[in-house]
Amino acid sequence: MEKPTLVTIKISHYCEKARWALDYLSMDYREDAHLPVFHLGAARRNGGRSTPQLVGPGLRLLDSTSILLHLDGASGGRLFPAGGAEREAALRFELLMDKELGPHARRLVYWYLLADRGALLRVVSDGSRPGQERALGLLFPAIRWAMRKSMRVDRVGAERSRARLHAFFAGVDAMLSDGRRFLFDGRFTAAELGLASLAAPLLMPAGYLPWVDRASLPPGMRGLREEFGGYASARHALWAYESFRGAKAEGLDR
Ligand SMILES: N[C@@H](CCC(=O)N[C@@H](CS)C(=O)NCC(=O)O)C(=O)O
Repeated sequence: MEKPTLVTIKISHYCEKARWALDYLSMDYREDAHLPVFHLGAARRNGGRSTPQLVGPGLRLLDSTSILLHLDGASGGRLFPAGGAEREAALRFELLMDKELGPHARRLVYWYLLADRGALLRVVSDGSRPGQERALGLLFPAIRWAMRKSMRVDRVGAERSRARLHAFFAGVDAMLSDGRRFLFDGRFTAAELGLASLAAPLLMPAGYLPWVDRASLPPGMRGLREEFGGYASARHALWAYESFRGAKAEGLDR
């Protein structure tokens, strides 16, 4: 049976969410990783534009939460609560993260990274796509223009994203304020997985983008961990990343 392919932008936090879910469930897959913008050829061939995409025989999933829902079904409910109000709340929370945390964290981080050519090239270059790395270096001004335009990365946008992120983390703090250990169902679910993945560019947990020397990041980007790290929900995200990024579902109690 042919392995499914996970098409990614290697550094994307949405792609990390899908990759982590596949790893957590010990699913067999291959990754077709790209640098930003260079993903478009592969993504369009599958009929989409953004990554992650999970494709294979009889499979064409073009969004991270669709991928998680598919994997939840395939694993007998390892990622989401089984049913009822808890499942509905967990699904709503996943969509909220996709809409708020994901895009606003990305825009704020790119605000700092796109202003520093060297730092951007170091972050996107893990050595797996030397041709794309060279091309990005050569075409940097045009690619930066396209990325700023498509994600509306400018000072006003960055400050709006910063405010939205503070509101988001404060909202999740309120959910955790009753002392619960996990967001839903008393166990690790897609909620922790999504929160920790989508917050990773802000908080930079140790295992995320391991080839990146943290000290070489732009100071503004380094400051984000401190700016958001005081939220209980940000600490929860860091804890989830550190405790569960290498975990396998079959090794855990339900
Ligand atoms: N809702 C989508 C969002 C994914 C997304 O925005 N992916 C970004 C990478 S972080 C992307 O591929 N952007 C490139 C583009 O849209 O051309 C999901 O959950 O998969």
